[in-house]
Amino acid sequence: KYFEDKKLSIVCAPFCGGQGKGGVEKGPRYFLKNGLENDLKDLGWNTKVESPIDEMEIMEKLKVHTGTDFYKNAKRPNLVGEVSKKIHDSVKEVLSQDRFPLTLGGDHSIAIGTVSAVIEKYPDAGLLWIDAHADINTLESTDSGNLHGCPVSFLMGLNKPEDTPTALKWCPGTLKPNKIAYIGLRDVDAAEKKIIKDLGIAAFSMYHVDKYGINNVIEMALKAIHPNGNGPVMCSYDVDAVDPLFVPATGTPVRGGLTLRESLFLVERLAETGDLVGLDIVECNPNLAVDDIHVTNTISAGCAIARCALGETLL
Ligand code: 6HN
Ligand code: MN
Ligand code: MN
Ligand code: MN
Repeated sequence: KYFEDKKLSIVCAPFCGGQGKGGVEKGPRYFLKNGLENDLKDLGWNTKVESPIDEMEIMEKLKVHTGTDFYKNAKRPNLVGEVSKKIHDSVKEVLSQDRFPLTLGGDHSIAIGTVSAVIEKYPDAGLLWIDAHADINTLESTDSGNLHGCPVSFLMGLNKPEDTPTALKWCPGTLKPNKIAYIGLRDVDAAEKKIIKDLGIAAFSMYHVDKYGINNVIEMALKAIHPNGNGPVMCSYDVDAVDPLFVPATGTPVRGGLTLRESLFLVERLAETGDLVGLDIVECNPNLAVDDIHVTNTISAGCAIARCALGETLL
C-alpha cells in the first residue's frame, strides 16, 4: 500500500534538550553501531541515512540555552523549536522522495517535527503514541518544564498562539483528538489526565493491556484513529513504554510496562496492516545504563522494534 518500492531513510535526531539528562543524543549512533541499517537492508529496504542536525553544534548551543532559554516554566523552547523544525523539514523531504521516515531520537520532543511532517504529507494520518507517559502537557501544565513531556500539546495546537514561544510557532498544531491513540500509559500527570478526558482521546493504559490483551488493544487503537477501517498510521515509539526489565537505559523509566514480546507484537501487527507511514524510536539513553548489559538490552530492543515495524517476522 504505502512505500511499496521499499525505500527508507533513517533520520538521525541526536537531541537531548527536551529534558535534562545527557546521553539520549547518543541514540542514533548506538542504533547504527548495532547494525540497524544493514538489518533493514536484509529486510529488503533501500536505505539512506540523513543527519539534519549537527550534534556538536547543538551540544554547544545547549550550554548557552540552558539557564537562559525559558518560556514560563518550560526549558529551552527556542532550541527545541529550532531542532524540531530541522527534523520536520528533513522528514518532509524524505517523504517527498517516497521514502519511509524512520527517525531515531533523541528525546521525545523531536516528535514535534516528525509527526507534523507526516500529517502535512498525509492529512488523514492517525497517530499511535506508544509510551509510559502521555507527553501532552501544555506550557501551562508542565511541572518539570521538560518539553519532551509536551510534544502532543504542540501537535494538537493546545497552547494558545499568544502563549507559544516564537521558535515553536512554525508547528501547525493540526492533529485532531480523534486521530491519536495512546498505548502503554502508566505515569500520567493529573493535568494530562484532565486533557485526555476533556478531549475524549483514546488512551490505553497498562490496565487495558492487562484486561484486554495487547492484540485487542491494538485493534481498538487502530479503530479509534481510523473508524472506517484503514488509513495512514504514524507511530511514535518511546522505548520507556517497554518495561525497564527489558529497556533499562532510558530517562524516565516506569515499572509495570509492556513485556518485550508485547512491545514487538505491537509493531509486527502495524507492519502487517501495511498502513505504517512513519516511525520514531526515542528515549534510549546509554549513559543511564549501570553496566554494558543494560546498554545491549536497551539498544537491541530499540533495533528490534524498528525491524519488526519494517517487516521482520518470526517465521
Ligand atoms: N517522555 N509527565 C512528565 C513530564 O515531565 O511532563 C514526564 C514526561 C516524560 C516524557 O518520556 O517522553
Ligand atoms: Mn511544514
Ligand atoms: Mn515516556
Ligand atoms: Mn515520550
